[in-house]
Amino acid sequence: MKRFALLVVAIALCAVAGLARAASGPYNATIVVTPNDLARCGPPPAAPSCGAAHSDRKWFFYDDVKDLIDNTMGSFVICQYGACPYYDGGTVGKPPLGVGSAQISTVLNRRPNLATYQFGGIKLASITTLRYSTYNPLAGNKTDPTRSGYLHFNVDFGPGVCTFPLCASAGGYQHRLVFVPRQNGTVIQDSWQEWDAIDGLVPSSQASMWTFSGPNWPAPCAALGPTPKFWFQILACYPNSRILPGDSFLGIRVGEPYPDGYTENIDAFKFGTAAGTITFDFEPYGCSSAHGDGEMNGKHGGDAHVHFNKNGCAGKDDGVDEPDNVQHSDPGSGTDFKSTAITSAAFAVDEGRQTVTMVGTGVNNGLPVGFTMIAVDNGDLVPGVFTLVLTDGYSITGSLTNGAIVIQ
Ligand SMILES: [Ca+2]
Repeated sequence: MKRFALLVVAIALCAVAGLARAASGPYNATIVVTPNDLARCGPPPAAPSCGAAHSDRKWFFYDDVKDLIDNTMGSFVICQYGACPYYDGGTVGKPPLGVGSAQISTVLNRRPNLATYQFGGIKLASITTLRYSTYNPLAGNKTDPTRSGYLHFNVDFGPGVCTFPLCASAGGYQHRLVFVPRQNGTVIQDSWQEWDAIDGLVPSSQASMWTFSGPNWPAPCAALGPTPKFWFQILACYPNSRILPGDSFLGIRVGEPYPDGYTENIDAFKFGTAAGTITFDFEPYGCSSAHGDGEMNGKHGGDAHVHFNKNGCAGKDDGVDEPDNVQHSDPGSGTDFKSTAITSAAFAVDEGRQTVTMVGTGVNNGLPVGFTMIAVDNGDLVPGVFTLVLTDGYSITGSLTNGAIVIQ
């Protein structure tokens, strides 16, 4: 009797909890992914079994030739193709989210992916949103402008569907389902475009086209693997299909098919179920902060003093308590500059170097000037580099002779 009463209470509590969840609606979120957020698996390359890659909502770059995690295969940038840090296409070059994106170049016949394991076990029928955006630069895609980064994932067709010899072991690797953009629309050059891997070109149709990376689609809808099937056909043919648990690779691979010298940018990956949609915004930096203080050689001899600060996002404790500012004095050149307003600050990461560019206005010896400051944090072993250009004609660039530039 007592046990029964507890059961009733438990059921009632569950019902209340369920109502509360229903009332709160789906959980939607945007997650910014920066280089610092990639799965840390030690020196690259690393085994796919790396625990960090299977934790949380981690992303990583993946080498599909060697089947290894290798975060050196891609980068996070604020440019598409050409000279960074500027957009090469003006307003059309702006990524769909934030200021940056992930970039992959296919060289040496590599098969690089931007990939994740976080969706393993989710039934295909539960997926309501599956989208991503690409930027295809004509200048970086000289041999075939119909190529684009394509989405693929390890599939589990469900119990008893994919059998030996197509599938080596029940529940194990069963090849991949593949969404190729040029089978689902026209790849546009020099522009961002979003691919809908569920609906294709027709909203609410579930009529995207997918192929199978194995030799043959399994029964009951057997066909050669390269034969495209609509998403709704896949759901009907294999109702228990899901993203393979465990080895749950899902990635966007650049290089289709595989000629060298192809560069593409990726941003705004969206994955949704009835529980909500998560949007991933790939960015070269997150809540970065920058601080510099020290000396450098003056433009006309002697020491010049350098000081600047750029605070991170609100709430981020970077140990520095002062407003954003830039100061520089170079007595040998008669320069004594102090900023009065910061109009922009941008961070970039490249090959282990971190750069902050601050732009604004200030006074030099009491006279108003505009300024651009670029500071580079080269890590612990190489001195930071400070560059300042004032609109009154003064400019200086050089390494710090003491002190430090720290961007984090
Ligand atoms: Ca972005």
